[in-house]
Amino acid sequence: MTRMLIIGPPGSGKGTQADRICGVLGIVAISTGDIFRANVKGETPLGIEAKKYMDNGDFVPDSVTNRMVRDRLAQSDVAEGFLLDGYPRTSPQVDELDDILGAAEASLDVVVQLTADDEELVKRLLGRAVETGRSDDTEAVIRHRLDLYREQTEVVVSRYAERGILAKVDGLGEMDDVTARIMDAINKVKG
Ligand code: B4P
Repeated sequence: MTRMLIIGPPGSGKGTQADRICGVLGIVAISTGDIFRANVKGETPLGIEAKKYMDNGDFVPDSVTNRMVRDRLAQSDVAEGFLLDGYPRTSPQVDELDDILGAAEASLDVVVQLTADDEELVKRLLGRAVETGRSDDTEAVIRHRLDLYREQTEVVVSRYAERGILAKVDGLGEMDDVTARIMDAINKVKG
């Protein structure tokens, strides 16, 4: 069983790689971004609330996000393991996840940090904008999301590094090569 996170700046390939890794490991992928987008599309109360923040590239408030993740992790399909994509993104979200999972040090097997330079990230996301028309993939909003990553999510990465479960992986290059690098990194950390 593997319980893991994938963290990285917008456009680093989190969603792309999460699906591939889950296919290999036979675990369920949980993307907070995907859950929010499904709710926005369905015009649910959660979606209406989340849209106010997502369109501007801001984080949805921790209280809303934490409740949603707590409910999702209470479902039975996570018993065989899971990969959280895009959560936690803030230090209070790390505390919440520790609380949900129990003993902090024992709760997660591995945290993968995907890296890429800003120029590549902006290029990928502008490319995605052409394909999907995602409302938060305009250049100004992308730059704001990159700033937020530095301000609020890099501390999340440091906290997992202190626990000795962080695997830093280069997200540049062919998708298959990135997947292979991630699998190597997972196997090294898990021993
Ligand atoms: P996310 O859905 O997590 O959006 P993202 O950061 O852009 O990552 P995504 O997974 O979609 O993109 P990827 O890098 O895979 O979050 C969206 C919004 O939801 C946030 O801004 C926030 O408002 C809200 N939210 C989500 N979680 C939250 C939380 N915990 N707390 C508060 N708010 C939260 O891929 C990007 C593009 O790159 C794709 O087009 C892909 O095809 C391409 N790509 C991937 N790998 C590539 C490679 N190796 N080479 C070339 N292109 C590649």
